[in-house]
Amino acid sequence: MTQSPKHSSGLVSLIGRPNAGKSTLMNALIGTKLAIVADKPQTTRTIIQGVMTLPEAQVVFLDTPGIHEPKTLLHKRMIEKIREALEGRDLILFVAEATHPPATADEQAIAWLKDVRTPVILALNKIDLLENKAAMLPVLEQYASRYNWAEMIPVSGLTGDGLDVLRAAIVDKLPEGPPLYPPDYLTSHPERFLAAELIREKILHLTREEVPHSVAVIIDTWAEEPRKDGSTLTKILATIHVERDGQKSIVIGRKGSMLKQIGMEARLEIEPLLERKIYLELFVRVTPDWRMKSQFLHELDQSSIAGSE
Ligand SMILES: Nc1nc2c(ncn2[C@@H]2O[C@H](COP(=O)(O)OP(=O)(O)OP(=O)(O)O)[C@@H](O)[C@H]2O)c(=O)[nH]1
Ligand SMILES: [Mg+2]
Repeated sequence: MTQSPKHSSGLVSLIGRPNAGKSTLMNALIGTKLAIVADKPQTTRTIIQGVMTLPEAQVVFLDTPGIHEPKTLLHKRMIEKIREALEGRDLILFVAEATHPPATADEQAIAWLKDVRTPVILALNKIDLLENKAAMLPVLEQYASRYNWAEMIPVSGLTGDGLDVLRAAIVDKLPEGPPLYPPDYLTSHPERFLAAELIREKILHLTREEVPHSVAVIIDTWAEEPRKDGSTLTKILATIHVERDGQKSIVIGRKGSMLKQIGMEARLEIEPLLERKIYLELFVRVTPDWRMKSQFLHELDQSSIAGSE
């Protein structure tokens, strides 16, 4: 067997303010949508692992919640996840937007890098939004004055612009080492967690204001049922938890229309991810102040971990 002369591997955490585009960028780098994306801050609530396998390297990305002021117990847990993601990593990918100089939220995120010894690459994202690329230069200068970045790379997670340069820079900074997973490995999260996240994403897209922040999705039943044609149907029953009655009415919608829409859009994404047909039934339940309840948050947390099914 011929082996390439050098193979690198390691763990890379994506860090930055909410909405900077961390999850979009990780999905684009690995070529699969694993982490959910929305134009609302605090979309990502836990560490999402995504593995990128190249001939010369295997990179284990860890997408994290956006750095924010904790207001609820859920937020505190999210902040703990970010802290966890900064420890014992080989490289950090700090994601910011190329469209404006560092704002307060970016400064707060940079402050987290103060005691970090790991090299940090700055990915200046969303360059597709710049009509004139020269507009990025002052932004680059401002960022350069804030931290000793290992590299500063303009990218667009949306169009893929700059990703080859970014991939090469990441591989270059990682230590030599064997792959940690088989070549086709994508993530350690259970399928049922990824499905619950996709359901939550559709709610984030279809609802507004406080509803997205008040929603949690828990899979109650996950059963594989053989079909006559020899294929398998995955039967999924899930509960959407909201915090108040008014939110429940919004999520259900007129004559159940919103819930139907959420279910249909989620199914269209879950099926290709699982590569099989699913039957999806959604329920809505009021669980007052779940964001403050440690038992509920623990259950949510456990649901993202392999072996929890
Ligand atoms: N135009 C443009 N939009 C982008 C790009 N990357 C992300 N977005 C948009 O920015 C919004 C936030 O993207 P996410 O990937 O969810 O951001 P995030 O940093 O993971 O956000 P949190 O999980 O809330 O911290 C979404 O509406 C994305 O479609 C990009 O390169 N260009
Ligand atoms: Mg995210």
